Amino acid sequence: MRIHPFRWLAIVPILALVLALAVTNRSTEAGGGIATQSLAEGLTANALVGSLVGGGVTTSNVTYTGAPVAAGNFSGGTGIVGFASGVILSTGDIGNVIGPNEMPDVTGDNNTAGDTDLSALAGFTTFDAAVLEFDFVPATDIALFRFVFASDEYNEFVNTVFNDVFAFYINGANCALVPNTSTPITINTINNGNPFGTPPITNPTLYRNNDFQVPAAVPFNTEMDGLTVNLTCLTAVNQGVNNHIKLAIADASDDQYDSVVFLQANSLVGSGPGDTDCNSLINSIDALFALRFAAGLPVNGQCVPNADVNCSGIINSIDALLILRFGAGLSVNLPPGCPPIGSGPPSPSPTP
Ligand SMILES: [Ca+2]
Ligand SMILES: [Ca+2]
Ligand SMILES: [Ca+2]
Ligand SMILES: [Ca+2]
Repeated sequence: MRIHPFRWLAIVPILALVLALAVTNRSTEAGGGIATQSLAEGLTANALVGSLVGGGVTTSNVTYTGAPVAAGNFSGGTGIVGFASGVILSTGDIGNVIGPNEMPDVTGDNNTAGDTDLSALAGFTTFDAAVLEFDFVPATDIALFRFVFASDEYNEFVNTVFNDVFAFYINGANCALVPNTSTPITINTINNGNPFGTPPITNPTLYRNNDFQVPAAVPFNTEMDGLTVNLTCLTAVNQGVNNHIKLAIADASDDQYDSVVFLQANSLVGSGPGDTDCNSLINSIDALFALRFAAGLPVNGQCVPNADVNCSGIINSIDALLILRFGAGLSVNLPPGCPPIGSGPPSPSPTP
């Protein structure tokens, strides 16, 4: 256990609160929420990687560095993290994400090392790093996957030295960034202030509050006190050859208060043959599908594209621009009678 001296200023009143809750209101069962299985429970690092990548992507040289309890799979995430299942990496014990939210300070104390890359990103020394690395061969020149960052450092340690951090390095470049910036994702770069609503506030539209309260009134069935919205890593990769990926998360300044990252199952695409619409070509329609995925829109299966978003009868770069605008939260003007992006029926499928 390594507790930073600053921590005690906040911990003493929290301990009193938790003690009161333990007497009056403690529940003990998860009740239909997230379930986890860690590397300490029979799962292998190879199996983790297998559940992260889509079909057709070849992987090799899988390594995991960290405590076995800090990495594994999860299920039951729909309505909580925003996708059903996938891989979870933690700075403590992945089982600590299971709801309900019963404390402000859930902690897995792993006594493992930090990570020098993450310490540089966070600006503070890191501890309890969980690092999953592997090589993969994509069939296309683009890779993307979806994730959510969550933590019990929220909200009481926002804008402090306890700046837990994670990163996804693909060929050395971190693509886990605040959208449209080069800013890494940490407690201090996505939040709604400390206390909640109190400036400085950073990227609050990317933050979902789940702060511990007595009596409990949190919106999400997880122990985590705050979560990001669904975020996407979208990056160029080298087609047909080995690319290296490093997924890493760590505590900052001490090893207390868990942070986690949820990675959507099968979301590392550039997968299958890359021909997502099954028209025997890798072309702009596949790129549109990738954009739709990145914007959180339905892709409508493998062979039924819904990419003609402006109802022009052809699928082209204007559709791509509209999807990009939609993904960026900008206004999208469509002709009268044309269904809104994301809600319309599938447009005609190209001939397979
Ligand atoms: Ca909590
Ligand atoms: Ca907290
Ligand atoms: Ca820890
Ligand atoms: Ca922490």
